[in-house]
Amino acid sequence: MNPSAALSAFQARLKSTQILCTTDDMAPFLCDWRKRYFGNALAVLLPSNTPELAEIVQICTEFGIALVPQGGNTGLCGGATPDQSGTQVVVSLKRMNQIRGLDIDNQTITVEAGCVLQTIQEAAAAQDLLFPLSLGAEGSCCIGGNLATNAGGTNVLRYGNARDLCLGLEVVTAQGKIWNGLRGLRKDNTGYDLRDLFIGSEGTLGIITAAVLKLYPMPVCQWTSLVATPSIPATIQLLNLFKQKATALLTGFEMMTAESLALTEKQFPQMRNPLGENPPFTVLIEFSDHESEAHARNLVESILAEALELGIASNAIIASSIAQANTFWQMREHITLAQAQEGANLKHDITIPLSALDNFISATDAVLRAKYPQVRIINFGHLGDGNLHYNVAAPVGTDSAIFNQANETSVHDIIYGMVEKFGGSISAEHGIGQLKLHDLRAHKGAIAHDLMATIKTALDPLNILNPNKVLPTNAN
Ligand code: FAD
Ligand code: 2HG
Ligand code: ZN
Repeated sequence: MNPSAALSAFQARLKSTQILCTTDDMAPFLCDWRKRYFGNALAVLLPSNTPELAEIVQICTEFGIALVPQGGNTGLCGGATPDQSGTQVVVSLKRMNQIRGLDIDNQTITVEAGCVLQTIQEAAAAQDLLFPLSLGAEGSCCIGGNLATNAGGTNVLRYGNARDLCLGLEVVTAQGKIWNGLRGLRKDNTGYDLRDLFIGSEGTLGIITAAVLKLYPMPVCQWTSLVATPSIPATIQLLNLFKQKATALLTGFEMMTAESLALTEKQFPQMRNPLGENPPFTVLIEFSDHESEAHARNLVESILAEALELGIASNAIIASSIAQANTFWQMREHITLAQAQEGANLKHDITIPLSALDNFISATDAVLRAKYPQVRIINFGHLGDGNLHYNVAAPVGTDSAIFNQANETSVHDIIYGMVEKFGGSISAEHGIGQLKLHDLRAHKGAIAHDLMATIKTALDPLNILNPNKVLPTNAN
């Protein structure tokens, strides 16, 4: 490894404005959104096109420098934060943010990795088309990061996750070569699927520089409602009622417990649950219709009436305007911000089969509450996908940093043990990064973990792409 020779080579290749080296300039790139991980770096590099990025990787290969790709830096597993050695470079894709083209007939858009997700949604909407990936960080996360983490969000139920929305990729390999796989094909059975290998690999196998994404017809209207439910089994019955009666018109089904919404209201008093006193479970349901407002409204009303009659819902409000629908969504999206303001908690982004969800929650709540009296369980998420954000916060009045440090391992072990028992996954949509690095082998099993390490070694034999993320360095 020769950091100073590498720095000189970067300086010879890039403009000075593309290399950040001072502590102040680099600071925003060196810690994660939750301020949980802090790293150092030799430099932060800001390439403006794919050939430039390929040359950066070639320099890194020549001088043995590891690089950490970064998009919007909103990831929740520390994957975009360099280690503390000060010898790695952060490569920010933010300046590679062109929309290369929108194909109306093919219903695809080709974008560079540094495009902010919301910009892509807006470009599609300008042509009356929908790019359905949607998440709370959409104003700052970048599509390269979304694909690298296979992000989920609030529309997965109908449109799938980032992987399902991507048809083609352009990638810079660990050798600094450019693989152009930017095909907009919905069928392509030509051997191993390289695109799917890079999606979800969190910058450890290649750097995504551009993508071809699927677009969909824009619905003519959306109806958003908040529904109070008494229990998890009732909530699942409600989901299945909507699936049966509304089929593909059901586009969002988000669950929030009373404790999650109480925390949100504590931090943001304007975010009051319009259903009144928080019911045990509040469900945000989004319904997208391609026929007419009247068709949608009648259908939503009749399904909700049936749910109330069956006793699987105890109260419901349908937003009467786009502004009111936005306030429902803001209440949902502010749970993450409320947690951050309250003090760091222990995050668990998990999926459980819907048939096991109720037993998982009761068993896990009981074990945690017995071991940590007064602990706060901030449980909410994309219930339509079986995806819970089952987060654990220190009891009120306890220092969260001290609580987390003392109990993190044991809380994780309890929750991940239950996830295994109920046939779930320890990462539904946020990825592995460094947060779950040491939990992955036990979860995937030795064979799958070893196969992953074999792929990593084959594609990145020098281990320069985001080392010690997803797979520990010594697994190679
Ligand atoms: P970064 O944080 O910059 O990077 C994430 C990982 O991808 C790192 O490992 C990085 O090295 C790698 N990477 C980044 N760009 C590239 C590239 N071009 N090529 C290769 N590797 C790359 N996530 C969800 O799935 N669903 C949600 O609902 C959701 N809601 C969120 C709400 C809030 C308020 C916040 C703060 C985060 C939320 N997230 C959610 C997590 C996060 O927004 C997503 O993981 C997002 O996809 C990360 O994109 P990014 O551009 O910020 O990536
Ligand atoms: C969400 O769904 C995000 O809001 C963040 O995935 C979840 O705060 C969390 O744990
Ligand atoms: Zn989520």
